[in-house]
Amino acid sequence: MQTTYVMVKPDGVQRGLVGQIITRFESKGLRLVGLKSIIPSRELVEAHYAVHKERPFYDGLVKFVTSGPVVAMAWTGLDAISVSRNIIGATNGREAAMGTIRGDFGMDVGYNLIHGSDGEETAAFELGLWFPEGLNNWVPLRETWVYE
Ligand code: IDP
Ligand code: MG
Repeated sequence: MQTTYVMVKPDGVQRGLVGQIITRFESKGLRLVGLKSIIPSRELVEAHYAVHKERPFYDGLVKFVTSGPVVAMAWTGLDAISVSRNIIGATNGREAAMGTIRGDFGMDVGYNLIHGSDGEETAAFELGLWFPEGLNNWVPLRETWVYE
């Protein structure tokens, strides 16, 4: 089992897509182990996107993600990291496959609605950053019917 960090960015919150986005992870069979709505500090978002510090879009990205509430989530499941990246879709919504969140709802590489960890190390780092209080340890009864 893996746990991944997923975040609805301010454009997804402002556009009222939080419910539809959560539904995709929930109905896929992933287990929700953390959820909160926060307006993140500049320090938090800078740390989160530190790998992109030298990129030309970094300052705009930090400004965008700190501009309003985000919905921070942690989802657990078998291969949860790659499964979530597949639910999310390619970075640019215009190129992302239909059926993915970005493919269905997004038109831009900057305003691309949602973040998902890209590997096990990144997931551990991001979960510690956004959920220092820890996550909920539980197993939904329905998981009996999610995995054979
Ligand atoms: P990912 O979110 O699909 O993993 P990354 O390449 O890791 O994409 O980039 C992180 C985030 O930085 C993207 O989700 C997007 O919000 C932003 N970003 C990436 N490339 C660009 C760009 O060319 N212009 C503006 N924003 C970008
Ligand atoms: Mg990335």
